[in-house]
Amino acid sequence: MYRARLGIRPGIWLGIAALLAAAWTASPAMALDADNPGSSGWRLLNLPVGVTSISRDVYRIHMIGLWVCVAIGILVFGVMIWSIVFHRQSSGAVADVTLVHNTKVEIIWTTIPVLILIGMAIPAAHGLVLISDDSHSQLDIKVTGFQWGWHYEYVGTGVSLVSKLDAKSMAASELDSGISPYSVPHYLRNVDHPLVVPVGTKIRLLIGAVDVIHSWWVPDFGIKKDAIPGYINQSWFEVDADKPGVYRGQCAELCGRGHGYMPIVVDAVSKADFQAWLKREAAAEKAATARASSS
Ligand SMILES: [Cu+2]
Repeated sequence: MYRARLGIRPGIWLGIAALLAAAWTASPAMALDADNPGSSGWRLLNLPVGVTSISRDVYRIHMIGLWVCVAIGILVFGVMIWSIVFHRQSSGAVADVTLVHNTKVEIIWTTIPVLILIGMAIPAAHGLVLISDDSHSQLDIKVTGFQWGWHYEYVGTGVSLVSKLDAKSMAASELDSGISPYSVPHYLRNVDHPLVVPVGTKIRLLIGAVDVIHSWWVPDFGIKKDAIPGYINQSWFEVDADKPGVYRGQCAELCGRGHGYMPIVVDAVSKADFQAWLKREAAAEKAATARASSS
C-alpha cells in the first residue's frame, strides 16, 4: 500500500480555472443572430430545435448522442485523471505488470459499447425513415440552384420565382462600398424574393442545379440537401401550423466565388395568405406573358 499525495502545483489549477472563466465570459459575444434575439451565448452553440417534425427529431437524436458522449467522457476522463493523480509513480505507485489479460473485463468493455451503439442506432434509424418519407405531399416545389441564387417553381401552378441576394447586402458587399455590413439588416442572409410556403402543409422539394453542386439548407427545418446538376434530389418539410415566420438558410456546398452570397429565405405564412399570394403571382405572371407575346 502507498499513500497518495496531491503534490500538483497550484499554478496548473489556476491556469485551468482561468481558461474556463475566459470561455464563459466570451460566450455572450456569440449572441449575434438577429433572427433569435432571445437566444444568446451557449444556446447558439447548439442545434436549433426548429419548426418541423424532422428538425425536432434531428435535435432529439443529437441531444441523445451528446449526453451519451458527455457520460462516457466524464467516466473515461474521470478514471484517467484519478489514475494519473492517485497512482502516479512519484507517490509510490507500482505498475502491476503481471496483469496482461482478463476475459471478463474484455467481454464487459465490448458488450457495453455495442449496447450503447444499438441504443443510439434505433432513434437514428427512425429519423432516417422520417426524413426520406416524402410521400403524400400537398405541394411540390422544384428548387434549382445556380451561380448564385435559387430558382423556385411551384409545380402545376404556373408560378415560379428567382431568389437572389437582396440589394442592400449586395451594395454593402462591394469592395470599398463604404457601407457598414452592421447597418444592413440580415446582411448576406436576406433575399429579394423569398420562397413563400403555407404552414401546416407537407411540401416536397425536388432539388437540382444547372451549373455546379449547391446545397439547399435551412437549419430550422432540419433539411440540408445537395443540388446536383443532372440529378433530382428529394426532400420535404412541414412547418408547424402555429409557427409562421421567416426562416433563413444558406447554400451549404462551396459553389464558387459567390457561394457566400446565395442565402435562402423562406416566408412561412397561413394557408389562406398563401393561396392569396399564389393567386396574385399567377395573375402577374399571366399578364407578363401576355405583354411579352403582344410586343
Ligand atoms: Cu451554391
